[in-house]
Amino acid sequence: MKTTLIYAGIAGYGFESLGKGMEAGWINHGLAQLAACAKAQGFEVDLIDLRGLTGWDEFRTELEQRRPHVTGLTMMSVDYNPVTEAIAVIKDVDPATITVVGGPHPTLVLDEVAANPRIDYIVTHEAEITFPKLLAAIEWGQPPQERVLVGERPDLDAIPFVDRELFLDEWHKCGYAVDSPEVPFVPELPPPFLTIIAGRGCIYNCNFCQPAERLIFGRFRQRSVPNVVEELKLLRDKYHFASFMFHDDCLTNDREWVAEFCQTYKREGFTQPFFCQSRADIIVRHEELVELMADAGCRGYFIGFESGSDRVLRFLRKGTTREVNLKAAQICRKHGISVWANYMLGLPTETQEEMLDTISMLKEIDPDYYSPAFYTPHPGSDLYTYCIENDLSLIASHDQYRRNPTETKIKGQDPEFLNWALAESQRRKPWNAFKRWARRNWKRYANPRKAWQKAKRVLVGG
Ligand code: B12
Ligand code: SF4
Repeated sequence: MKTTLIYAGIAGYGFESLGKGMEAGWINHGLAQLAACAKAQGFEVDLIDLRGLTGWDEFRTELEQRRPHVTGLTMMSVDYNPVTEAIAVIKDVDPATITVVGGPHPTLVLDEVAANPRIDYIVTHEAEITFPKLLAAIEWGQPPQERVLVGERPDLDAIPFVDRELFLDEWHKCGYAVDSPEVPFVPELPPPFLTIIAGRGCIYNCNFCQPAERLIFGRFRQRSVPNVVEELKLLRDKYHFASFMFHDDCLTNDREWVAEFCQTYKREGFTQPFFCQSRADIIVRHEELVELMADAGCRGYFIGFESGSDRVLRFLRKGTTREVNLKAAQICRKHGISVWANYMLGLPTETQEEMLDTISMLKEIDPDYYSPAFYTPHPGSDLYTYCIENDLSLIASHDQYRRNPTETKIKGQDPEFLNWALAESQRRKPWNAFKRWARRNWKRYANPRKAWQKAKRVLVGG
């Protein structure tokens, strides 16, 4: 029995987008994890990644050639339209092909997904145990009677490591020339670069995110440090990775875990730099942790600063303040950790003055990377419910469930002001821009080895 997993993450960059940045150059851990679990039980599993295809015609041809018995599709809210289209093509090619859907959207908005009669099974929550069980039942000719299966939560140390080759082999076939398993995105993280996940869930309660995360993953839990380091060792042997990043929602939730990880990482001889997500309040409360992480190789934090207004931060249940945000950025700078600043504009209840507060905060933070979003109400979060109850949402298609600051998502906002705020929030103060320019050039020309090499090139030619 053959199972084909399908990654339909084309809502952003479309077909033929492989390698174009993080959205189109990273593996999907959910599917790679399910493939590893199904293969461990002896099932044959392959992948079609729509990002590597030219269009729906090629998808149809692939299905006609592969003829899977079962297909498995993952779905964030933003993937709803391409997944629905993919399922229509699957059933058109062969109505007997079994379609299974899982991921955040089916878990959070089950009714909407269940309304599609072309979907044979929906697995909610986590599926490492339930998906292979479903495959086994289908193979034995005893498919479950119920259509919706609630996934059992796995012990994260007991499941196999993600099957990266599922994606990498398929990408090779699509002609993607890979000099790095996954696409690097910042100079601090050189290729070969890859992504890893150490745990699931989050202990915090931000209203634009929760309770969705808790619904999908339950309580926060992490793989043991030896388990993560064992995977890193295998990845070092196989891909000789030069850098990596943790996808975890907030890697620094558990300080003891982080301290143990940093010690073990160094002891095992790793020197590769990495990035992870953290929070401003954790950074400020535990500078010693930042120091420890920097010493182990952490070169960047993704930080959800979100807003420069204390009232908005309270409204978001963020658990931070403007002052804490500013202090966190200072601490990062002190320890040589780059700051990737996530923030939102155009939030419900937010005034233009409060957006100006966010702009002035960013000018003080002077982040290494700006990651602005126009607030987008995501199903499953309390702020989404607030937007629906107050008739604020402008989302007319699932394709708009992207936070990218391209269009206003909330009623009552002035798009012209939002676009101005977006541009202004990313404009550095002249003094900050000068300091950055000077640092860059110092690094480029003041290094004696580099200067000597450049001089040699000029003198000798070539
Ligand atoms: C890494 C990540 C990314 C990466 C990589 C995405 C990728 N290539 O997969 C990047 C940065 C590119 C990204 C982008 C976006 N992301 Co994102 N991302 C995550 C993050 C942090 C981890 C995802 C992950 O790997 N989890 C671990 C795996 C094991 O879990 P999983 O994928 O959910 O899979 C399990 C189950 O869901 C289930 N399952 C999943 N698929 C299937 C399929 C079948 C057949 C079955 C049976 C079961 C099943 O079984 C799996 C194993 O237990 C999650 C938050 C989180 N902690 O999960 C957000 C998250 C998934 N992202 C989210 C969002 C909103 C986005 C963006 C829309 C943001 C934006 N730019 O606007 C984009 C959309 C990208 C696109 N498709 O176009 C939301 C989704 C919310 C929703 N309602 O859909 C999440 C939940 C974050 C949040 N709390 O808001 N993201
Ligand atoms: S936004 Fe980040 S810190 Fe807040 S609850 Fe979600 S994952 Fe946790």
